[in-house]
Amino acid sequence: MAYDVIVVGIGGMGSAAAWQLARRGQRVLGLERFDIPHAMGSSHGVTRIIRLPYYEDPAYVPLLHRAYALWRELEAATGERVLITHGSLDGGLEDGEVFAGALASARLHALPHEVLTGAQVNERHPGYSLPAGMRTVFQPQGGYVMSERAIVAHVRAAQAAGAEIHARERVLGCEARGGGEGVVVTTDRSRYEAGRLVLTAGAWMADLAPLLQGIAVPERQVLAWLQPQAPELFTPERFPVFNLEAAEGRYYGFPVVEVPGFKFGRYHHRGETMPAEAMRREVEAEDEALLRGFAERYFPHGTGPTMALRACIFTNTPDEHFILDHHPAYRQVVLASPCSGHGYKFCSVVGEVLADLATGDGATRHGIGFLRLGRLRSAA
Ligand code: PYC
Repeated sequence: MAYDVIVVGIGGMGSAAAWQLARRGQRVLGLERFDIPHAMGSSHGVTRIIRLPYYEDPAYVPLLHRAYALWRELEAATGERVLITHGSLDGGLEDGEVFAGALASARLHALPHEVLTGAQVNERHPGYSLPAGMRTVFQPQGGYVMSERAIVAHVRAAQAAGAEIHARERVLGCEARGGGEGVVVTTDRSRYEAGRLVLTAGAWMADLAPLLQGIAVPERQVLAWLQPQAPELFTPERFPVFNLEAAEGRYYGFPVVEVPGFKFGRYHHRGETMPAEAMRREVEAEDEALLRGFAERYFPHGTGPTMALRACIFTNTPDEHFILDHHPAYRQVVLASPCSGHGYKFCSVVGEVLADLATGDGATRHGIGFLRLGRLRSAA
């Protein structure tokens, strides 16, 4: 066999897996159906939030610590700056689950943090205009990862370690042999054999692994960048990233980075689920109006002319936790990446986990028990 491992989908997670596998001496083939990087999936738009006091579940925090270390390792290996940390704010409604969950995670894992009211946030970071009674957790290690830049860095590092990466090559089918005996991947250009297969195809996961139908569900998401009227309030040094639970829904946002606008979005934007192939990529007046309404209320100095609007895709699981596991019928196939919109920050460590699952006996030292597929299949 020419390859030890084929990785299908060279976005955030696949590129990281390709590097981690190649640096272990595995013969790696990476296949991406679009460009590298591209704007068709879940990893474009310049930046992705990274935050430690994980309100979703404190079990993510040890993974996050390792993710930070591996982002720094990638920077050292490639000379690219991919991780920028000026702090994060998690919270919003005083009795909301984001504030309570973030505080519980910060306390449980002894993370440096401060609890700030909305009024205190506004005083320290005047780009914000939160209701005075809101509650937030400020965490100084929060920030953002440069998403497309990190994919390119991972691919360059993987290539330097010997991986072969093909873009613009579409996978038509994957076949796993019985008894854990290897895989055959057929594309629109060729046919490849390998010992193991890692599927990191984001919104296309259920097309390649039908057992994920109804479990990995693509959802349309829209991001806005608005020119701030007071740009000095929206610099990375003065404007921490946020994960804010407001009466209108849960929103997230960033300082001005590369695109000349304050970037933000709403989780589960308009609740539109659709197959990846049918994803609507054009942005409508209704999308913009929804986002602008939020900015006008909570970030009034950041509501100048629209600089950019972009659609992207979340791929949600029913409980909104990730799937990182072997295929239940074919242990040589590893499934990853329906990350419900909050996975990018973990790409560096997910690459390491996937390399563990796809080599040797497939064991990992990382605590991923809560991310195994079995929890969803037994509940179905
Ligand atoms: O993890 O904060 C986050 C996030 C925001 C948008 C997507 N993920």
